[in-house]
Formats: sequence, C-alpha cells, structure tokens
Amino acid sequence: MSFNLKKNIFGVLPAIALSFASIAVPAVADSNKPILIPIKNWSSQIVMAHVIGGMFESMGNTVEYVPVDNQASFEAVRNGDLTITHEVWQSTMQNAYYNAMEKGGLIDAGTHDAETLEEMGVPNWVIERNLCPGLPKWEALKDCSEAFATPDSGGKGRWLEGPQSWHGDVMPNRVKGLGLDDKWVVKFAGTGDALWTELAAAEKEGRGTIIFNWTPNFTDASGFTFIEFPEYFDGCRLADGGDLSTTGCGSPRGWLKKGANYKFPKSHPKAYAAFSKLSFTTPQIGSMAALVDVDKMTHADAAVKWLADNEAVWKPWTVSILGDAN
Ligand code: TMO
Repeated sequence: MSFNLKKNIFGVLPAIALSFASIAVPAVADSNKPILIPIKNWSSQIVMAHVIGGMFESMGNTVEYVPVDNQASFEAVRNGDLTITHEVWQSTMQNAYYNAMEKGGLIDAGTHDAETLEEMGVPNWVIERNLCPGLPKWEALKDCSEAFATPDSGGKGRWLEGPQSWHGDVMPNRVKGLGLDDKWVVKFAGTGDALWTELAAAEKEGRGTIIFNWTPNFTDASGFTFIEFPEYFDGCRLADGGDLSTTGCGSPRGWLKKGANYKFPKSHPKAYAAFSKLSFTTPQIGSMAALVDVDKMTHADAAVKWLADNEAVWKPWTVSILGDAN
C-alpha cells in the first residue's frame, strides 16, 4: 500500500517527488487525487473555499472547486462527491449536516471560533433616522410597515429574505406565526448579492429597508442591527414539528462547523490535519466577505490577498506533527 502510494506520487508528480527526496520522505504522503471543495452562493463561503484550497496547494495537494446547492451538499460530502464542507451554519444547516452524519460518510471536522447568527435586521441608519420606532424589538414591526413598502409589496412592508434555496419557508411561517402577515409580505432575493444592492439603493433613496443578513459578514464592520424576535427553541419551526403558535421564533445564535468525507483523513492525512485544525474568527470571515462585497475583488483574487496578508494565521495549521511543512 505505501509502496503503491509512493510509486504513484513519484510517477505523476516528479517535481514534488524530488523535493520529498531531498529531505526525509514522510511516513504518510497525501494522495495525489484532488481535494473536492464546495462553492456555494455567498461571499465568505466562496472566498474561504479558495483560502482553504490555497492552503492545501501550498502543502503540495491539488484541489478542485465544485459548485453545489447548499442543502444537497451535505449528501455530496457523505457519498464522496465533495471532500469537505467548511461553513456549516447551525441555524440553517444543522439538520442536513446531522442527517448525513447519521446515514454515515460525513464526519465532524471541528468548529470555527466565530459564533453565528442568521437573522432579519436593518442597517443602523434605519434606527438612527427612527424609521421604525422601538427597533430592535420585533414588536416595533407592528406599527411601521408603511415605511418599508416597495412597488412590489402591495402596500405592505417588504420583508426581504435571502434566496428561497437557503431556508425554504422559515420566514413566511415566521411572519404568520407573529401575526404580522396583514402588514408584511416576504419577498425572496434572487441572489445573495441582491441583498447588498438593496442596502445601497435604500440608503441612497433614504427609505427604510429590512433584509435577511448574517454574522460573520462584511456588515459587522459597516453597521447592521439584527431584530430581536421571540427566542428560538428546538422544535419551534414548522419543519421541526412546530405550528403557527411557535413559528414566530427567531433564529438561534450558534456554531459554525466543518465536515469532511470519512475517507479524507486516510487519503490526505496532512491536508486533513490542517483542515481539522483551522478555525476562523468573526473578523477574519468578515474580512474575506469584505474583499468581495466592499472592495469588489473576485473571490479567487480575494483569497490570494487574504492568504498573503494572513500567513501568520494559516501557516501554522499546515505544519504536520512530522515537522514536514511542504
Ligand atoms: C448561509 N448564510 C450565511 C447565507 O445564511
């Protein structure tokens, strides 16, 4: 087995084999098969995919980026169509994550330092201009919907949710559960980027806006306030057994996890060790998003810059216990 692996590497990657030969040959080498990394549809996830891919490449691995639907991606990790998943948001993804784990094939690869929240909110200037007196308490929404009406909202306030593929009907059920459906209507953004377009447009036009947003994100730095809804509890949502007396519950503050296909630690022991060690903070993830959403870089360029600016953060994760940093 180790003979075959060695032959494989020496045959297919002669340049790397040479550099191995000039130092000690490590006891366990990573497979030369590409590590399959998911690309979803929000900025920090895509930049982080390239950041982690760049880390793996710096260790001599090859990577491939695979565009995936978020909810289907956990099954893809389970069956090996993806090697890793690097941003598992508790509030909206824990069910799919634990379902895949229970079926077998997806393993827990640790937790980021950042705490997460995915929730409706307003840019701070909505509060400063007092466009909805009483915010951030949700009860304020009973009396300010007119200030949030748009041409497509039929006279009600527009509650701008992210793309429907992210959370299904959680928000329509929230609005009904809170008894706000005669005042507010949920509209789904076509893309994540449409949320930031709306933020900029509303500020320019000086009108109120309420959008779905999350932390960590670039808006942590620019000023955004999440609305305080009735507290989340396990089972309050419709999909988890709740009914309209409970679906008004807000989102939980939660963890941000990583996962991997169960073969990853065996096929790529060094990359797996680095992946299980890596842990990003709220400002680190916010800065990955900001390079794209504020500075307008491409995701790939943003990752190159982030890696160059943060070597002291990520390099230590790539050093294996064999002292072989490759
Ligand atoms: C999964 N997201 C961070 C977009 O809510």
